[in-house]
Amino acid sequence: MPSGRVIASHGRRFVVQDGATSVSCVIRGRNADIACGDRVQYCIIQDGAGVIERVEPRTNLLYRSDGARSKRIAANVDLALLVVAAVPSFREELLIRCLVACEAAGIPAVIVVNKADLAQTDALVGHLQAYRALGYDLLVLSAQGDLSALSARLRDRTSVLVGASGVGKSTLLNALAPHARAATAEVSQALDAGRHTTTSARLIELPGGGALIDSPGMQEFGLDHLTADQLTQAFPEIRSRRGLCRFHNCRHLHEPGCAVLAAVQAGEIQPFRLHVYHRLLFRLC
Ligand SMILES: Nc1nc2c(ncn2[C@@H]2O[C@H](COP(=O)(O)OP(=O)(O)OP(=O)(O)O)[C@@H](O)[C@H]2O)c(=O)[nH]1
Ligand SMILES: [Mg+2]
Ligand SMILES: [Zn+2]
Repeated sequence: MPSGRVIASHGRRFVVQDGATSVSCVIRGRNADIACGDRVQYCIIQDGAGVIERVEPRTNLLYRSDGARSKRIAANVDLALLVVAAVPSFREELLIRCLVACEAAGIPAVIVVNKADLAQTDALVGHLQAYRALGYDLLVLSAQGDLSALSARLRDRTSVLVGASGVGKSTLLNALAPHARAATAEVSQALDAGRHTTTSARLIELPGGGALIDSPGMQEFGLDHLTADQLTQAFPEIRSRRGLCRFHNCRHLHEPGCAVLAAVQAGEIQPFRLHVYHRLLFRLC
């Protein structure tokens, strides 16, 4: 049976790249557990159209879940580019959630601060130094400027662009792979938000080797699929203090002898990150 890689997903329709040919495929059944980046086997039915018969085992899957709904972002990725910008306004909780999803899926993440040409970016970069201290890689750049540091990281791997609408994911894709010709749109100043220009995931081969997946901007990033243990593992500053609290089942709320709260007091843990950890733990959102 022929096989290939899913390079686009539109609901229940997929484009599968098989060598030099791309095949428009559908799936059998209602719920397709298929994402951009998946390796699949397919068969040709009529007029060159295909049906996906089997998804090959994945190395990983990046996805979000809001209650019963789950959204696959990309599969088999080597690197996630979590794109942020000062315009539209930076939303830290979304970044934290993206980082948590990557940690849980075992996908290395780089925080890409785009729009370095804007004056507001300096303050954001200053704020994000705390993430460097946590061990995350931070790249500051402009889609219109020098992208060599980013290109070097993308070579010969499959990476995915993730982030809020309007941060410049598709603009970065176009700068790195001009043949992508992805649609982009100006941020709405009135709404302080992007316009959700990209509506489905797409994988593009990079001229220097490797592939880049562009994904639709997200407003929310549900993590209902993660257990309490996975959440704890996904916060490096909480993970590293495991076993240091007086109570083994400490939830780091107001328990005496809590090593995490002591670290917050000492300025070693960002209170906002602990706040988001609790929101996730108690499913408050
Ligand atoms: N000043 C500045 N503007 C940028 C930069 N990168 C992108 N933009 C602008 O930001 C706006 C949004 O860019 P898009 O690439 O459409 O954003 P996106 O993240 O793909 O948005 P969605 O597809 O809606 O998720 C456009 O007007 C771009 O021209 C940059 O480095 N500097
Ligand atoms: Mg886009
Ligand atoms: Zn504790």
